[in-house]
Amino acid sequence: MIKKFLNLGLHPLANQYQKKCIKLSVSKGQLYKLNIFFNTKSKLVSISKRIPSEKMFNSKYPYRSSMSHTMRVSFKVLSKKIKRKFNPNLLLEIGSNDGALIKNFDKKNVIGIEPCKNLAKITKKKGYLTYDKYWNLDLAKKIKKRFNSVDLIYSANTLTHISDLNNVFKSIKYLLSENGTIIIEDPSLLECLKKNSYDQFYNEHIYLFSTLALKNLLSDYNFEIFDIENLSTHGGSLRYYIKRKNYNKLKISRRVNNQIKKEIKFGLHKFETYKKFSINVLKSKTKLLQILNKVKKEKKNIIGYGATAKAVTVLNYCNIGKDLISNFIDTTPEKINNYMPGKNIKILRYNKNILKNYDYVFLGAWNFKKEIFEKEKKFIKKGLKFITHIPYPRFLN
Ligand code: JHZ
Repeated sequence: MIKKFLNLGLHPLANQYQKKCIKLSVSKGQLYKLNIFFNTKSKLVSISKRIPSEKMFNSKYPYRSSMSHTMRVSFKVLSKKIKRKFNPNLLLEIGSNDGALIKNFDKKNVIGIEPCKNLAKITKKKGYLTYDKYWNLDLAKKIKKRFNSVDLIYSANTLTHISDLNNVFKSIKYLLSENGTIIIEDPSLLECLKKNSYDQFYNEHIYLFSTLALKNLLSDYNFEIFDIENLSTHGGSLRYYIKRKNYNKLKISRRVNNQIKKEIKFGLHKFETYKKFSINVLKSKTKLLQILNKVKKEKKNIIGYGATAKAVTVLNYCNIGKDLISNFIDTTPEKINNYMPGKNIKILRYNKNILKNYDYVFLGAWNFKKEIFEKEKKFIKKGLKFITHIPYPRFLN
């Protein structure tokens, strides 16, 4: 049975930064209901409204994985590990974005799949074989004809964005070699609930995986998880190492069961846990508005740091506009000089001195807190204050 536990209200598409400050409407198909559901049988958490992929992931997609130092390092470290542990002849990445991972490999050993043509162009230009297509069985068949099989399939922050998971795993099963490995990396549902990071929910995140749910799903395709890594990226992610069930040379690590135990202890298998989460989300909204209003009453200036998809959820759920946060800053060229979707807040180009004009910073990119604090330490010394809503709204310094 599928049960609703959270209603976040009306939302625009998270990554469609607006050129002009216009009021979006439901009737024009610019705002969508964001309701979150729990499947009591499969344990899968998903949003209700499915937006066609072409509307979200097209030639104007603005998110670039390489924009943060933290992510560049994370992909570099992983690529070294992949070479050492698996040494694949051919690695295929589903959702290769701007090449943050594949650029660490020899061109002859990697294939990128990236349907956002503006991003695929970046890796193609550098000489990496990139299919600017959606991952599906047709594409898997095309690649099989050319390469026969692939021995490692990697995907970070992508599978949760694809509605038809059956097609995803059928296609992986079709192309992966018999002793091949799948590595999937996505924000962890457990961390999301623990940190009360409801902003992990937006139209692109059709699913947020728990190990419990992913294990059930994989079983239908005769795959199983043989190892798990907890990562600090994106506010707490899990990296799953997966193999075919009948390939017995790889041992199943204790970490897999430990993670499942942790999830059960927290109650990820029970609907009541999600209901409790929804109460905390409402409390978080009230408290954040209190803090922002208090600061504004003191006639202080607040800027948002990192025009993230997550911040779009916070602004639209809490109804935060320009009166509370005057601007956002970001380094992504595609976001600069646009407005935060659904809100009249302009995104300014980041420069080293911009923060001197502000008293408070709302951390839109709270997942990069460490990197940002290090970068802005001179302003923090001079008294610049940071506000976050994770795990609960408060001043950070
Ligand atoms: P970041 C995106 O979510 C969308 P977002 C997507 N759907 C997904 O799943 C996750 O990523 C993985 C900027 N920034 O990574 C860069 C600075 O300006 O938290 C980015 O615009 N200066 C694919 O958008 C944003 O912040 C900095 O110093 O929630 C970070 O976005 C740093 C560190 C970042 O993902």
